[in-house]
Amino acid sequence: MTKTVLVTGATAGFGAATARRFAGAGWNVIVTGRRADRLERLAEELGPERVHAAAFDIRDGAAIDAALASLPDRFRGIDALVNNAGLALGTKPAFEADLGQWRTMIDTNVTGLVTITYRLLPTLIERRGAIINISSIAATYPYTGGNVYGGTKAFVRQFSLGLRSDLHGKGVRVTSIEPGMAETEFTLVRTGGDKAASDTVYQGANPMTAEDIAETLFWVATLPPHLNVNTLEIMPVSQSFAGFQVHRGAG
Ligand code: NDP
Ligand code: 8X3
Repeated sequence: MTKTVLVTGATAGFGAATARRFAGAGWNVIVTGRRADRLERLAEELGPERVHAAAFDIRDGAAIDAALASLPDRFRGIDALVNNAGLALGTKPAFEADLGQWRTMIDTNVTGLVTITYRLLPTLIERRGAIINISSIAATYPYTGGNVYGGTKAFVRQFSLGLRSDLHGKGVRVTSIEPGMAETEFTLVRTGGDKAASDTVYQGANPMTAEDIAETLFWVATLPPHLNVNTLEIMPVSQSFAGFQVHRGAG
């Protein structure tokens, strides 16, 4: 039987690559995000019979409900939810950061993610499906300017583990994927469209690609049904850990 995956944030980066990976393997794919033109192009590319495009802002609970209510019949039985839509905004320390940006990250990465998860839980339980949440290494390793972004991703990780516990005995798999540096539009968004700054982050770093992450998500989703990857941290070889910072002197 053909399986169906819903991928949030499929207009770019990990989400678009994930939609391609699952569609290429014969899955039906529901692609979501705000940029309807990109979703339509993706559906055209992958085949409209296999891909349903649903444009909505994940921060808008009523829009999520409307999109789910208007799914065509053959896309209604969702076997996997990839909670990927998300963003970082800004790199400034807390005392210089923008409160509006903080709230946008929380509304998107936390409230949006839990809302769509809640709405899809009955279907996922009925179908013994899978929930794959995109967290980040920022959930575990703090860095200057990561403040609220890291906080949202720590929420995603802990929410995933909590879901695992709540879904005990239901046959639903839940995974927190925690990637490090991957070249997508992530830094372009974070810097407010600064292409040069984004290029500088990735230049010469041999970062992961969106396809690397898509392959990982596909692997997790297609493991034998008795296996659950709880958390999966993945980085490019070129990225590792730095030490603690020590301030000497007053303050
Ligand atoms: P991109 O910026 O390339 O893609 C982000 C996706 O999220 C887009 O499709 C965007 O769609 C969607 N999105 C953002 N805000 C909203 C919203 N309000 N409503 C609906 N969709 C939204 O970044 P990545 O592919 O890199 O990021 C995907 C996920 O991976 C994010 O959760 C990010 O935090 C996480 N991540 C990224 C890492 C990296 O290094 N790239 C590392 C670790 C985690 P649209 O703008 O059309 O709405
Ligand atoms: C994205 C990775 O290190 O920029 O989540 O926070 S990082």
